Amino acid sequence: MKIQVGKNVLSANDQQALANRRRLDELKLTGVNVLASPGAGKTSFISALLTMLPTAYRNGVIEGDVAGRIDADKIAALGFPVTQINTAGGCHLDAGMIARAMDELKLAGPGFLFIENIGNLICPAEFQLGEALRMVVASVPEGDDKPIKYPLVFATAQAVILNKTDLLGMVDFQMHNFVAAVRAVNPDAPIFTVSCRKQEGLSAVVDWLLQHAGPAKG
Ligand SMILES: Nc1nc2c(ncn2[C@@H]2O[C@H](COP(=O)(O)OP(=O)(O)OP(=O)(O)O)[C@@H](O)[C@H]2O)c(=O)[nH]1
Ligand SMILES: [Mg+2]
Ligand SMILES: [Zn+2]
Repeated sequence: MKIQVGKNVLSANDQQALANRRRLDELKLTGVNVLASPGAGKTSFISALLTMLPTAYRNGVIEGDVAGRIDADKIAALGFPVTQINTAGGCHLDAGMIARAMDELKLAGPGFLFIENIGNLICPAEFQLGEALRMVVASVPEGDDKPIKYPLVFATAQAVILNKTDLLGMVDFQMHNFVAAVRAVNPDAPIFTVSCRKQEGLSAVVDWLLQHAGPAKG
């Protein structure tokens, strides 16, 4: 019986995610769901992309956090439209939260809608939000074994970002181990190595995003 309830909850989320996706397509917005553990660099990464994408794009951000609006304030300070979702303890975003946040944000494209998910490598991967693209941000100090321990988030991402490469050599992180661990669960997704701190490696991500802009192109 419990399994049945869980199944229904997930399918309701998937239905809402499909409605979100249609709405994003109509608005010529490409939804990008950014997943990572706490502190991996989601906000730094999204901030860097916003400042590097062509100015013709009308981009916005939905910030997910358990509490506070620190990240939303950082995005707003850059001059981009942003809405903060506080989950009050909830450990992932769901499609209903995104629908409500889109009502508030009133964003219209063409452009990208970046969604910073809750810092958590586990259940956010199970919830479609209506995104066209899913990116996972790993970071050097977390260690090279995260794709082995949290396979679903790496398996379901269209792009894998390794952030904080400025810290390579300072912690026990072997690049070949990380790449092998990603490839074991995701043979195809590009792996971008970046340092948001040093602003390195990010133009390749921007190029990839522009190639995959989908409705934002129209
Ligand atoms: N050394 C280094 N530090 C970085 C880099 N990118 C981000 N940081 C730092 O890492 C910390 C966390 O960065 P955030 O961008 O806030 O990470 P987040 O994933 O959004 O964090 P939460 O929203 O709290 O889960 C901050 O102190 C950043 O300055 C990087 O490339 N190198
Ligand atoms: Mg953040
Ligand atoms: Zn959760």
